Amino acid sequence: MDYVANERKWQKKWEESELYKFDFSKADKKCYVLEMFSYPSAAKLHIGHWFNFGPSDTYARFKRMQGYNVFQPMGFDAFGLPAENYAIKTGIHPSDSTLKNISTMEDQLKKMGATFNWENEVVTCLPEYYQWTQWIFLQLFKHNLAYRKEAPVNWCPSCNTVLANEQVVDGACERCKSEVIRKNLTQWFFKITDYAEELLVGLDKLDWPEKTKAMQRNWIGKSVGGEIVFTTEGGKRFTVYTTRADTIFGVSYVVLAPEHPLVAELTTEAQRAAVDAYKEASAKVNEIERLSTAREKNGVFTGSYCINPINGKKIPIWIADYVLYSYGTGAVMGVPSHDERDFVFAKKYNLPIQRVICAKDGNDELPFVEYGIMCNSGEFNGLTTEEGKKAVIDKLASMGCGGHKTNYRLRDWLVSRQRYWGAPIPIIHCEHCGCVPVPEKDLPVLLPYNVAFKPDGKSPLASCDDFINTVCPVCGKPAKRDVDTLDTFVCSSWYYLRYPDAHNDKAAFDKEVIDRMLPVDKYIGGAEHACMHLLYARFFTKALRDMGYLSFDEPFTSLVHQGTILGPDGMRMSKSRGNVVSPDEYVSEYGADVFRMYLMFGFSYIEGGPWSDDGIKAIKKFLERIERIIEKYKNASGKKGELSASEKSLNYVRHNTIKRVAEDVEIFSFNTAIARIMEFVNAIYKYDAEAKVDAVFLKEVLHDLTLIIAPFAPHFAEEMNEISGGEYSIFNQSFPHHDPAALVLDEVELAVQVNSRMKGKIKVSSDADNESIERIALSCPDVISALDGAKPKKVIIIPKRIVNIVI
Ligand code: ANZ
Ligand code: ZN
Repeated sequence: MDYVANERKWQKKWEESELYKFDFSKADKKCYVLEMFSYPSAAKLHIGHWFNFGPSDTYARFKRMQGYNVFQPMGFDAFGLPAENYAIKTGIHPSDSTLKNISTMEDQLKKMGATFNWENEVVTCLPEYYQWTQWIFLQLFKHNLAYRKEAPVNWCPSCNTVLANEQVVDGACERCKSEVIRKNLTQWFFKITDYAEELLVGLDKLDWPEKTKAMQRNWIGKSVGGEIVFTTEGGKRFTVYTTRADTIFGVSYVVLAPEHPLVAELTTEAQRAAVDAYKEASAKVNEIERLSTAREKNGVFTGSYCINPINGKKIPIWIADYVLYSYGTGAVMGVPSHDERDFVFAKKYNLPIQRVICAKDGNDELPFVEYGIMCNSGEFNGLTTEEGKKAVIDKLASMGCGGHKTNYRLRDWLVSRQRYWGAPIPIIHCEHCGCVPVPEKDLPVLLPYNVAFKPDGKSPLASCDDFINTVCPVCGKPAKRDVDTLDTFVCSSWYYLRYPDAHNDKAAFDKEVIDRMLPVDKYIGGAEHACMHLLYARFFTKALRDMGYLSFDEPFTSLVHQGTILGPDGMRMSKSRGNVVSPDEYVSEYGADVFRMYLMFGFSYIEGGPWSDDGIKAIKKFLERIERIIEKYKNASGKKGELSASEKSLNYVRHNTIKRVAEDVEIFSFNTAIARIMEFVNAIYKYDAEAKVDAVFLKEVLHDLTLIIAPFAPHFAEEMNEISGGEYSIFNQSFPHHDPAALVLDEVELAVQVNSRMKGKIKVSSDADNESIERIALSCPDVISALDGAKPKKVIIIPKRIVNIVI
């Protein structure tokens, strides 16, 4: 068979017959299979796309053959930095390069033969999509889930631009290598923190990889503790956040973050120079570094003291940048006897280490040993850690200086970018009326085409007068548009909601339609999205639910991460390493079916692995082997006879294969599924070699084989189905159901001898292998007593008759 020609033939026929058109009237048995959409950065599909989309299409086809009405849309995450950087380098407009890449990728994806619902395609950089991204922004704004505040950004003074965290390498700009500084800019945020608790508990009921759920839990970072108010000698109150209130008797200093507003006031004249220098130095360090355990802890004394509310002790106030201003209250109590970080800090600066007597055994404890109970105050003696935490906070609360408090590490999501290639933020700034939302009827706020996108310190849109100058929708006076664009993660946080209603020009989506179509039943994509994309999408779903636009709680019921195909050298494929393997030559030589099947057979879908093409020829031969045997029996007709023993045994393999392949595909274990199909084909050939073959029976078996192979090699199977006179399309036929009766094998009785003397009888299934026969024989009670503890030297098995154990 000419695989490539065959693929074109069936792709054309599928398209003409609208085989994959989703039938919205049959949404009751819907199965929404979604692969994370592509970033159109390269003009061509790479192995990663094939590895993601080929096998997941096999899953989609399998579900379709199981009778599901499968919806498998595809689209492009088309805004973003790479296209803009490419434009800065080459002068080619991001819109031009992106749309060109998309059209090439569409062609290639079609040649892959995946069952994508192209009529529902979405492209995030087109106004018909981003109009609704802007609409969602406005809904969030209306519901107080979008707001503006000052926030530090990474700033490269020589490129004059904001840098994303990943563009900062060792504190320097990735492009020009100059030192990156932190600069405060007014930025837009989405209030994802309002949903922290729900985002956390919602994870429990999701069928997602445990590791991904753990990463999200960690990212949300729930922390249950208490707030404690300390008062300075000058009478100023400030609050610390602690998860170990029970250690309050061990506090020997407190630390404020350098940015804490009280620092200036508390700093004494003698300490001012040192404090100011420290503040300036730590402003350059980003939070990730500040928290790093590897970084040496240092700080400066402010010169002031405060009072420990529990015992009235006088305590020095320090500043140190291991305390983040953005977490908790931006202030902590230092307990060197309990906390390793505090211990190191206290040693370094000669601060007292106040040993807390453990009431349990009255001994001095070593630092950082978790005490069951702490304290040298009669009142709290004899408490466990948990009881101690509660009792201390309750007591402080009754004194008006503390309370229980839960914190989350999750921060609000910074969504504004000082970049060109993104959706404009639909806000107008008016001198008189402040931040005014663009009226919904005026959406989309179009991204202008003619913009100087070279960075010059401001958002590119700021230099586009036609764009920024407008009138205030409230007072009608001249006003200016917001010049920032939205983070591309905003675009990708709701595309799965748009797909089922992709051409709706009255709304982002129709509630009734998406309530029927969502949640996504199987979401497939890279594990690198564990925190950001997947968390943002969950947040959007919950926020839109609370506004009444949809009625489900979670967007993705079940999630699978595909592994990564590495270069042949075991390293991530990259142009600079020169280890990129292109799928193109393989596809033109072997065809899409063979290539897809090889990817599924040669690599574990979940794990991936280093590229090697060993075995791609074997897959081709395997399909040819199937083709030969189908050709041989395609015209068999008549009535099949009673099943003989060897037919029963083939029937066993057939039904076992049906059962196991269905189980394997369900868990994306494609390599094991294909291995089972190979065993099935071997069994078919073995039967074919027998003296008496029931051709009609074999044709029936081969039809099942064609159905089983169809999701894996779709064009091939369609052709095999056609040459054997099957009905078009094979994908309208059902994946076979296994017959449980065929899986019950005939049993045979074997005599068991010990040293050639008959000792007992066992029953085994007729196809049991020698290993299991031996195991069964040796566990037979009569044999055990005959052996009387002796070790068998040898076990001889005469098939279907005798087992002889030699001792
Ligand atoms: C005293 C103490 C004693 C603490 C002890 C821990 C152990 P999680 O679980 O991550 O919430 N902390 C509080 N705010 C901080 C900030 N803004 N920057 C850096 N560290 C901060 O951790 C809470 C603990 O981290 C708090 O409990 C506080 O130190 C510190 F034996 O208070 B602890
Ligand atoms: Zn106004």
